[in-house]
Amino acid sequence: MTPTITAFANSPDRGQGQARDMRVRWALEELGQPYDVRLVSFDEMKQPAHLALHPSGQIPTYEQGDLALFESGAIVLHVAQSHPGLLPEDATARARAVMWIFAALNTVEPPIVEWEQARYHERDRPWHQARLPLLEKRIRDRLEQLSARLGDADWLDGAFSAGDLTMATVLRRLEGSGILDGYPSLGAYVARGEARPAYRRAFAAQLAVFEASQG
Ligand code: GTB
Repeated sequence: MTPTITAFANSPDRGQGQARDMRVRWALEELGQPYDVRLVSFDEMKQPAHLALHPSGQIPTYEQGDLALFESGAIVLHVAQSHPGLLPEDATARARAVMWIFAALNTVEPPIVEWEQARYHERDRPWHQARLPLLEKRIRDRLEQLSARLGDADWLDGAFSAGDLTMATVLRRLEGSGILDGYPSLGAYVARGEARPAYRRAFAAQLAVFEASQG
């Protein structure tokens, strides 16, 4: 049965693939799994029908048969466990790939989200300019550690995995900020992810939503 995911009807990023449906789309494309997309407005996300799927009234969600999931990481993990291609067969290598999904979402993404929130919602606060460098430093610390671990490898642990897919979507959030420039190996890592045909298909699909909304 073809799963249905939800995505923004009007993404604030104007089709740049920064919303979290992008990692789900990318994972499904990597696995060669067709999917349907239900576009939801900000208003619809807060209505009972969507809140029954996602308690925080957000995207993405994932429905397939009687299974309904929210949280992009849980969805990526579920689809990666359901089809071959994004997790190693070997149990210990698979555990490490899952570890990288958690590292991306629990360790690298939080300081990036905190910094984004500060830039979007705290600009008018008197302490904003003083706080920003502290938030950037927290990101740079994580990037330093990640870059040291990646070394000159293409991917974090052997072959491209759901861990790399998740990490690349997290690091993409820094594109255009200049912060990634200090870590050329991470910039190249993201570029390798973005060059994958499955990424390109996923990006094009979400960009088409924005373009259609422009008439
Ligand atoms: N932890 C959840 C997950 O990983 O699935 C977080 C889900 C989440 O934050 N969803 C956001 C949402 O639905 C969209 S992705 N927001 C609407 C709301 O809360 O009312 C976050 C996002 C939004 C916009 C941009 N952008 O414009 O660049 C980037 C990321």
